[in-house]
Amino acid sequence: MSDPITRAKTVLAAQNIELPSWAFGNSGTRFKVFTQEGVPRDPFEKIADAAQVNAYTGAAGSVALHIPWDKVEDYGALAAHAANEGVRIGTINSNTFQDDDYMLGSVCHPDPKVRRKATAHLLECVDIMDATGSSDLKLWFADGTNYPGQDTIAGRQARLVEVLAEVYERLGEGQRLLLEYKLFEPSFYTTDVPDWGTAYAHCLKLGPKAQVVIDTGHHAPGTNIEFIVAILLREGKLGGFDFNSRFYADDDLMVGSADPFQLFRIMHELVSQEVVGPDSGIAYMLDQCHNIEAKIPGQIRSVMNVQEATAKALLVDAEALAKAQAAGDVLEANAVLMDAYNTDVRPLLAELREEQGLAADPMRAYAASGYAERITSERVGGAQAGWGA
Ligand code: LRH
Ligand code: MN
Repeated sequence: MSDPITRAKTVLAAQNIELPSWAFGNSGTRFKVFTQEGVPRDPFEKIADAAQVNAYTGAAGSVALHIPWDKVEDYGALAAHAANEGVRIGTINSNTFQDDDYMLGSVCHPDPKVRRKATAHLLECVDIMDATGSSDLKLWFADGTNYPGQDTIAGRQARLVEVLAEVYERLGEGQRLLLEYKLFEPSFYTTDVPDWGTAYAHCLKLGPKAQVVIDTGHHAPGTNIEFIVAILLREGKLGGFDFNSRFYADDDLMVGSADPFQLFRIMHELVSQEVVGPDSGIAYMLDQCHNIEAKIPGQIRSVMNVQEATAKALLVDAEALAKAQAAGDVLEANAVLMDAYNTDVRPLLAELREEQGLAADPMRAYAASGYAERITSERVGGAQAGWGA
């Protein structure tokens, strides 16, 4: 049995954190979307920036796309470009929340014509998966209502069941759909997929190719997310994560920046069930917006935060913990976990990076690369990418 440090390094070396293409474009809030120099103008430049994060962390080998924000003529060419940059195209995200027709919803809209339009978009996303070689379709619906009586809650669920069944039917070999829930926003009375239970119920009804995505910013304050992780894992319905962090609502801040202890507790649940690796069937993704900070360094820092939380979780003395838990030794059990959490794992990760032929400090190495200056001088003209909200 190898020592805990070696075991930790083996798991960390194989860890993959998928990056969101939209994190490299301009983003903001309803108050303001701030622009930044050097921001990509198209999905090719977004992928080039994502490849920088992988080049310095060695742990971000795939990029999630969002349609139509990443719409291109030739998705095969985009996939080839990604491969050329040393990364691959990962999850395909649908978008049925930015069209005027979707004011009262998309797949849950009272008008069957609007539901047809939304379904056609979801089916188009599966066509794109065929072209990019992606296995995951991620569905998040902004659908909901703002006032009691606006629409029938049961009726909207029935419409959702119908559309999800049609999309599920379309999935090809090795493909699956990941259903993402969110408590509120942009809807403020009901959200049609508001919590893990609703997402789980729909995925159960659909079948084995449907699983739940946990976006860490999509819960009521005080929600114990690692509990949801444990339950969905138990049921074989945990499909992935949209990692980010928040102080209040869906703030989409850098994962681990607002609540590093929560991230550690989540990773502890996953490590203790040995489902951190790329063959775990769990898609580990970031879903963030760098509204005021530099985007590529923001993504590098975020990947490092996940690596640090994972490394701490991998250093939990599982034997001592199990012994204390079995003995009902509450303080000892808590102390074992806190010892790991309070361990400075930065030297371990720096050592691992050097063993991987990477710089010990990815932030410093990227800053010294001149890439930021190069894209600022090169990317002049054209329309900067953004949410287009
Ligand atoms: C919704 C969400 C979803 C994405 C969007 C970018 O809040 O988390 O995952 O489609 O952000
Ligand atoms: Mn999300």
